[in-house]
Amino acid sequence: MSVGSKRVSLTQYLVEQQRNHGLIPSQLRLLIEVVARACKSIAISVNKGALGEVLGTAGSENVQGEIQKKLDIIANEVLIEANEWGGHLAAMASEEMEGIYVVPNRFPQGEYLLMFDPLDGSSNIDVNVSIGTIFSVLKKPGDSKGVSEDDFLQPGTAQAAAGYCVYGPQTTLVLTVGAGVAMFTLDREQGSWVLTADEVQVPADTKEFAINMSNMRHWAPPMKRYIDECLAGKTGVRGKDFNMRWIASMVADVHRILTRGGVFMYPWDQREPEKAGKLRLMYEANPMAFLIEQAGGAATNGQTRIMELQPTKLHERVAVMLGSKHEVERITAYHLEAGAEK
Ligand code: P6P
Repeated sequence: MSVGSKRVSLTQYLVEQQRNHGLIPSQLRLLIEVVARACKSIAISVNKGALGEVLGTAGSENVQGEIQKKLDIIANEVLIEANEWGGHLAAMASEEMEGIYVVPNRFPQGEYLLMFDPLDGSSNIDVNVSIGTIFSVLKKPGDSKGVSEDDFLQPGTAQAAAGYCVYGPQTTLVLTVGAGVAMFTLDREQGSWVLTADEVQVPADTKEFAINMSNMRHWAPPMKRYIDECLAGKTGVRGKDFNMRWIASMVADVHRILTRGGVFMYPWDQREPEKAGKLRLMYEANPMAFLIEQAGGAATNGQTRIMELQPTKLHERVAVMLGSKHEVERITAYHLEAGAEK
């Protein structure tokens, strides 16, 4: 929803959300503002490209066994250094780090846990295609003094906040604290985040799907059934033609879906049957599912609402179907039907 001509800053938005909904205690407001400031720093590095010695690989692998780009490491360090001193966090977890990062004793411990994929879609960095930072916020359970990896293993429904920053033609921060979805565009001249969309809604129907079609032969039958019906278009049971988009950057694909609708799928793949899917539950699927649901969409793993899954490992993976509600419901129904037939 457009917000008219009056400029509302991120800080003003957060203060008003606290006043109207009581959803943003001071530590959470500081956390969001610090993450937003870190995303500005990351955007500056991303936008330098070849001029900034930030392209190419870092010559190392992350815990996922993926080659790390220099910007993956830069973004990870920016988020850690920005957040560790503020007294709002007990610990952090990142796609780029095997274990959790406990806030050092020299800093005050806070009540929140922050998880992030510091630079999602980094295979697109060197070819100048949109990438992004994804983050998810939980409260540290109980009043135990210490903090452990187990404290992070909470379902997505427990998230206090979630969002992403997409580094594209515009730099846009997208955020929810559980009272709808707002978008803030970076005003580069003033270095400030300006509210540019509020109460974002995903249309329940769409003619646009996002999936990596090259994996089609490895999908389970219900996934093939759904995509075959989309490809059949007007001549098939759907009675309408579909369009396909695949940016290979979840942040960019999800941003398009939040902006104009669509359905994004990264399904189970028979090549790695023990892995539920490619994407990570804690810092990719859960935050995106929170945003999509808050915008009236749906997000499942083909059978279950993603945000109701109980995590067992920090870096566990999950199949993802998210976006326009009626499409996600259809995909999920096909998977449940197939499961019932077994
Ligand atoms: P593929 C990026 O590496 C990512 O984690 C998501 O951002 C993106 O949607 C997906 O993987 C792309 O995967 O197999 O198409 O390269």
